[in-house]
Amino acid sequence: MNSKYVLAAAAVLAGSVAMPAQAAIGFAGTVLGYFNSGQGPFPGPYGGTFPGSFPVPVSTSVVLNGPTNPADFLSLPQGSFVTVGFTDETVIDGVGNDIFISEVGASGERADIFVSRNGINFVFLGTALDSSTTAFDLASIGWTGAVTAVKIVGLDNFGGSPGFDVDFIQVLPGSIGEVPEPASWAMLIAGFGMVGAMQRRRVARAA
Ligand SMILES: [Ca+2]
Ligand SMILES: [Ca+2]
Ligand SMILES: [Ca+2]
Repeated sequence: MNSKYVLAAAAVLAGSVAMPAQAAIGFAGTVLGYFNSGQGPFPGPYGGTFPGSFPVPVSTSVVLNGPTNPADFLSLPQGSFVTVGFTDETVIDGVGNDIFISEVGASGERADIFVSRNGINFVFLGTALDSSTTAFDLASIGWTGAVTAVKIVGLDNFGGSPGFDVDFIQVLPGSIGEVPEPASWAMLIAGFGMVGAMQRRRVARAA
C-alpha cells in the first residue's frame, strides 16, 4: 500500500479517537432491569410527578435522561430496584465525584447504589439520600475500568409515594470516557473504503 494512503487512513483514525463523545453531562439512557418487591401500593412500577400526582403507575423510563419540570420519578419501596445503563457514554472514575443519584421529596428515604462492569456482578458504592442529588466517587471503592450498569435498591417505604423516588442518574463530563461517535466511525470506515478504492484503481491501471 502506498505510504500516502496509509497516512491518510491513520489521520482519519487519529481524528476519531481524539474526538470526545460528550462534552456535556451524561445521563442514564436505558433501563436494564426492574424488580417490584410488592411493598408498595401497585403491582408494577409507580411514582409520579413532583409537584403533581403520586403515587400513580409510571414507566420505569422516567428515571432516564435529564431533569424535567415537574420532576417525573419512579418510587422504589423496600427491596425494589431499577438497573440502568449508559448508551452514549462510557462511565469511568474521573477526578472527584462521578455518579449522581437524584431523589425528589424529603421523606427520609434511602437507597443503596451498586455499580457493575458486566450487568451481572454488582459492587456496593454507597447509600443515596432523599430530596437531593447524592454524589458518589468511584475512587472510594477503588473502581477501575468502565461502569456499564448502576443498580438502585430501595431501603424503606417512606413518603406519600412509598420508597426512594428516583428522578435521574447523572455523570459529570470528567467521568465520561472517550468513545468514538457514530459519525467518527462512519468517517473511519469511509476512510478505509477510500484507501481500498484507490488501491483497486492503481492495481487496475497497472494491469
Ligand atoms: Ca472519581
Ligand atoms: Ca422522596
Ligand atoms: Ca417516597
